[in-house]
Amino acid sequence: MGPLPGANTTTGEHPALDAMHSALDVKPHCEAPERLSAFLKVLEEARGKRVLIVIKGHPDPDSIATAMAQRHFGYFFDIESLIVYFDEISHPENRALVKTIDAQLHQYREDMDLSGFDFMCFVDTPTPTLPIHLDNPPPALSLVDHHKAVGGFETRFTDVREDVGATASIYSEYLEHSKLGLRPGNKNDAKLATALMHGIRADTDDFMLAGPTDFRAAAYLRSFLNADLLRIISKQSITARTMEIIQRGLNNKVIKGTFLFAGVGFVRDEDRDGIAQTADFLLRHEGIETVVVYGIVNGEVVDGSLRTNSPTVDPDAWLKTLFGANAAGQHYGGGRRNKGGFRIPLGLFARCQDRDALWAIGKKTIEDLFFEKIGVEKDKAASG
Ligand SMILES: [Mn+2]
Repeated sequence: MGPLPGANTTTGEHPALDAMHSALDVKPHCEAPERLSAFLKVLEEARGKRVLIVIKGHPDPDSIATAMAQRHFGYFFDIESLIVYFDEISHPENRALVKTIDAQLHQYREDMDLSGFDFMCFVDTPTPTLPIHLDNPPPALSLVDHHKAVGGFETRFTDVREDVGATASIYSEYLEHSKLGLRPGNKNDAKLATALMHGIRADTDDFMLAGPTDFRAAAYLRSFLNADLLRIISKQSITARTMEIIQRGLNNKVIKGTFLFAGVGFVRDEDRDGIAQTADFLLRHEGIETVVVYGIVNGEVVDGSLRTNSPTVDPDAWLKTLFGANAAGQHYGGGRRNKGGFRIPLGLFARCQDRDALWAIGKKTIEDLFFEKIGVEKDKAASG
């Protein structure tokens, strides 16, 4: 196919100039050409700088892959990138991913000097703020995400698309339509392609929830990825302790209509992902459209996961109205199209030595809120 009228073409007469221009070129047929060229432009502005790529929350396949993709783009602009994360990589599958794919992520430590960076790039998160306090945080260069847009912040470049299943799909689109895309036969690019494909699969429930952008991204990634590597990293392993949490979820489930609620009691910090895995599992229960699983993690917070197939439940709005916000205006919960989560600090109550009493209070409070929300009283709810 020849170049479209108006498409950028290089003449070859000025190789240096051509090389410079081509880094900023956007290929024809791009879904969002103005966004891609704005993205490349801010990278050009950050040429030669030090950039901190920030993963917020527990690193998952989508955030890991997109942090790597952001770093990939940085290479072409001589940007020195460091990927940092703050919360443990709790899911065994994600630990395998990081190792197999050689993601080179750095867990935040207090002796790290983050103020030495010129910019920050945020991936797969709706707000460009660090989870730690810095007196003078570096300015946010970019934020690329697919969660519910919250706005009210400043970045040089923002691309938030709520209708896309994974942030990895957006970065794949950048790769496909820029001149800085994946190179056939390049081993690092194969790892990146594999990580991105895994990210899309993970966030779209293996394409069950994928949209056009996700499918186009997968079609692009297909020829670059390493199929053996993909097989290794997507092999699901469920730890014995997660099995135990799933079992508690099954024992304690309460079903009302198409809703299923399950409190799983106390969960260790390193097992917190078991709550989400339990929610995923229980959503397969016949006749159930929405699942909420919660537990007390690390004795400090009530942590919960929502999963839904319901066309009428919007996880983000549902959890935000249910739990509201703290004094600083931060919501206790939120989500995207088919899933959400919440985290409510127990504060002073965490000091309670009587764990049974603490669990009883937590469970009662949360259940009452849920049942009120779905319009039933707790005592009328059938126990499953
Ligand atoms: Mn994501």
